[in-house]
Amino acid sequence: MRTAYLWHEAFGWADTGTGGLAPADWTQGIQPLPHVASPDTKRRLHELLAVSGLLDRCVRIPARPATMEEILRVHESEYVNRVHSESEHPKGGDCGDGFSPFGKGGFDLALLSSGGAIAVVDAVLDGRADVGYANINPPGHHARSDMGMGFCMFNNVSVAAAHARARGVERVAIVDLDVHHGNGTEQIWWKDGTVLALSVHQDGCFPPDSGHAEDRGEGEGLGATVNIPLPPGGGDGLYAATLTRIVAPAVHRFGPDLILVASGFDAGMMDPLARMMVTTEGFRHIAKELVALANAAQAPLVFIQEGGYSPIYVPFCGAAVMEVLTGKAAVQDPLIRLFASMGGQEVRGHERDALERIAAVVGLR
Ligand code: 9RB
Ligand code: ZN
Repeated sequence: MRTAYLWHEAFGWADTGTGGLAPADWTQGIQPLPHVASPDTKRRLHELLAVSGLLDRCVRIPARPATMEEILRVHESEYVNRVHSESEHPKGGDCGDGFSPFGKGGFDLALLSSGGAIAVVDAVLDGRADVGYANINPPGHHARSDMGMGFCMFNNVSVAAAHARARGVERVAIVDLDVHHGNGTEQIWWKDGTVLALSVHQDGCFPPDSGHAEDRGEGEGLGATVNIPLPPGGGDGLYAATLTRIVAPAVHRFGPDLILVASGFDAGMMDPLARMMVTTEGFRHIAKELVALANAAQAPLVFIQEGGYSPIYVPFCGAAVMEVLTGKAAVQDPLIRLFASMGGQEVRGHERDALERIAAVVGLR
């Protein structure tokens, strides 16, 4: 298996400033701290891949900015113009919800991020690689056509899906494994039956009141939205069962010509923004299942980076996935024995019940 990989040093320079979800205010006792969506986490993932030698087994793909035409396939020009002009300000601006700051030139960095996703998709569609990983930043899956939010400016995975469609790929499956609901991706493809917007997420984590299993799309798109809201606390066992019971059959039923994974590591055991318990073993298993699913569908497979906020754990989770994609064991997770001693990784009764309820709602009896 030839593996394409993309990172650009400027992704590590995204200026998200301080504060994040709790803007500093000494009068309220809130101390300044780097934003939880600091780019360091993804830079550390890249550097672990380099230092471990995993990158030596990859075809390095250079990033290039997405064009306006490519962005406007999924975003409205009013929104794009607003973030473009804010990006010229010395202190930058915000994508839309007040929690998603960008620094000067943040617009061009977001273009490079979307373009990075496209470049890796092109690499697999051109046959230069069999699978790909776009380690891009800023992330994208919360960005709606008309508004950014949740640290996302442009919906990278949707820009990549629209690009593939424009290249003649008929059906694209987006499998969003970030722990938060891929609400922007859902909105963009809501009435479109050619792109499957499937999201596995912690029930009710973010955005509020979003990602219900009953939300299935509309018109031509009815049935091409699949939401899998999991109860908090689920670990490797729940994710493995979710892949077998719902994700694999839903993707198989859709019959994709390309599979894009919105790859977040915030379902990980150490993440500060969610309460799932996936370990490197869980991510390794998920990656193997996705490779098997792509092989069965005879569809190329591209991972596109989304969230993940544990600077210590995200690099190990990403390395576990890259070990599967490159076929080489190179990194030991120093925390796996601690996590194994904690237990709680087997599927529990209430988790099994939740899966069966969701399977019924999405028509997989
Ligand atoms: C809201 C707040 C959040 C919470 C979580 C994320 C995670 C994004 C991610 C983003 C913004 C606060 C709705 C604080 O990782 N996506 O993949 N904002 N949370 N206050 N309020 C009203
Ligand atoms: Zn997330």
